[in-house]
Amino acid sequence: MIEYQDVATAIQRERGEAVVVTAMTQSKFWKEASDRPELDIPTNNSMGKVSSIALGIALGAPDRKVIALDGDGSLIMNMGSLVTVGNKSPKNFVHVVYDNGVYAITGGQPIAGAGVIDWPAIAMGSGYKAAYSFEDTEEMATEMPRIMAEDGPILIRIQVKPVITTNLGVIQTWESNAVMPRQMRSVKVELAKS
Ligand SMILES: Cc1ncc(C[n+]2csc(CCOP(=O)(O)OP(=O)(O)O)c2C)c(N)n1
Repeated sequence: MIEYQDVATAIQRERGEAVVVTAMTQSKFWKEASDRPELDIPTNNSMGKVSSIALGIALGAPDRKVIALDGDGSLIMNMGSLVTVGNKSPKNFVHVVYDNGVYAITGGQPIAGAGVIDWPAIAMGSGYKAAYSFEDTEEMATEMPRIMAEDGPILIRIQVKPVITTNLGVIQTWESNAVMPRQMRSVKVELAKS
């Protein structure tokens, strides 16, 4: 199993100017690793919508790479988005699925299909161009540069070690509700510069 920090480090190295849209536990670890916070959109208060938001940005800004850091529980809530991504087939779309087998930030309840769901198979069956799976940190770190340079849409499933806590700094409050729209405006400003 791979640690969240190691995934964030491997992706951060390759992110360049990419817009990064995050869900749940990933939002915390990505925030700690990101060197371009103005291009980051955490979506914790709209569970399941990472892939749809990232797809919209990828279609609207086809020359900009967009990386979706999705949760397995979140993606189960929006499985149809995989087919929409496959159908629109944006070259600039990278979909990373953090497979921890649980709803971590609500206390660690197992997701439906934990240990059974085959994310790369579902992605390929939905029309993605390529899909990968990593359970080993070194292999992931070695392969990431090559994979991130490929044309999308691609899916990367990463088996991560669950961090089960309801105190990850991603709880939902009126204040936290303001973060996603604020970051969307920030990304819009950044994209307008290019
Ligand atoms: C529509 C909706 N239903 C339920 C929730 C409560 N909820 C918040 S986070 C979460 C679990 C998310 O699981 P996953 O995407 O696997 O991410 P992880 O917590 O494992 O990082 C749930 C059920 C919610 N925020 N929105």
